Amino acid sequence: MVAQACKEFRVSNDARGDVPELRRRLTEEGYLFFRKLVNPDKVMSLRRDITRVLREVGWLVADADPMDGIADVSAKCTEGDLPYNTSYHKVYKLESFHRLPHDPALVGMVEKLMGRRAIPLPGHKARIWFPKFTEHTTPLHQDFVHYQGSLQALTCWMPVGDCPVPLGPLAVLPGSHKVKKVLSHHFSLGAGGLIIDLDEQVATHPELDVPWVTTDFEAGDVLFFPALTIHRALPNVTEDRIRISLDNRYEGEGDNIAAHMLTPHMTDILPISWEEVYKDWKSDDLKYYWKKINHRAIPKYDGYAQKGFAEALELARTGDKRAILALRRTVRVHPESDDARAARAVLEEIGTQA
Ligand SMILES: O=C(O)CCC(=O)C(=O)O
Ligand SMILES: [Fe+2]
Repeated sequence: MVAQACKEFRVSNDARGDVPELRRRLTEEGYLFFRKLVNPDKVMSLRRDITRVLREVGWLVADADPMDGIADVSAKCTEGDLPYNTSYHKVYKLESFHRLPHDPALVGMVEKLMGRRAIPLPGHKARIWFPKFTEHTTPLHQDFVHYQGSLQALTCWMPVGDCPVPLGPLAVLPGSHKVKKVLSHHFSLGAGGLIIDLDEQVATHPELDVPWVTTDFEAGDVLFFPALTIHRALPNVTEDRIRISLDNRYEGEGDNIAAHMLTPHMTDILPISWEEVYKDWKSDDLKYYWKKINHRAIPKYDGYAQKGFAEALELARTGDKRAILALRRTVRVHPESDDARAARAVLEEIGTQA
């Protein structure tokens, strides 16, 4: 899908105070988009903190204002690469990064939509995407395969700064949540590593054959959608700009939360504890806040990821370059694991270096 083929989001600022109408739109269209729901100054203040870290770790050029987000492409890396995680942890330790999802404008909106108290999940994410690294663009997926827990959960996506279409904001397939089930996901590169084959789905769900929607996001703009809405990122096709965004997730009080959403993001690749995250924080109010709110922690289901990995093994055997890249990553990141052993065996079989 090319960006030009996208239509514009419906903007729901007109209905901000009309809860039945907001719920109607969410039920009908599978997303809600608001301009400047969060005070842009707060978003830009977080951008200042994050870009300062990104410059320190060498992801931004040294001779420009970090706020411009001009990438040093020689440092190019992505999720799944060890150097990505080392730097990402420095972002992850920022108190301001963990504070924004608690902003009353966000929590207030989620609670209106859910009609009950909401818990921001502590394991929220920043996505930091280098320019022209487009094979690693987040592929189309439903969030349930990654975040699990409850189907009542809401995702909230927002850029940390302006994010016009060429910088690669999120796009949504409107109405796609009405499939009412988790669709089959396949191996892919990009965040989450799993993709829905839309052609395969359209054969049985012709209602999915609709134009994607997106917009030129500005700081403070916010997109909400439920766990079954199909979405993807657009590629960052800018010359030199880094794309920074947040994925915040909210569950209703008392609902299931998958255990991995209660730990810092991507600890499976490089462990980091909450104590390490909290080390330099100035205040205590957000430390372990979810423990005081009623919820049910349930184990993570690995079946979706395992299916994707099994497909990667098969694809690598046919010489698929993306699959080979994914297998090499597995070998590098978890060399002692069963997956790495299986990956090494396939790479040897096809005569390729691990
Ligand atoms: O920001 C992105 O590229 C990915 C966001 C997303 O869809 C997710 O985290 O589930
Ligand atoms: Fe997602």
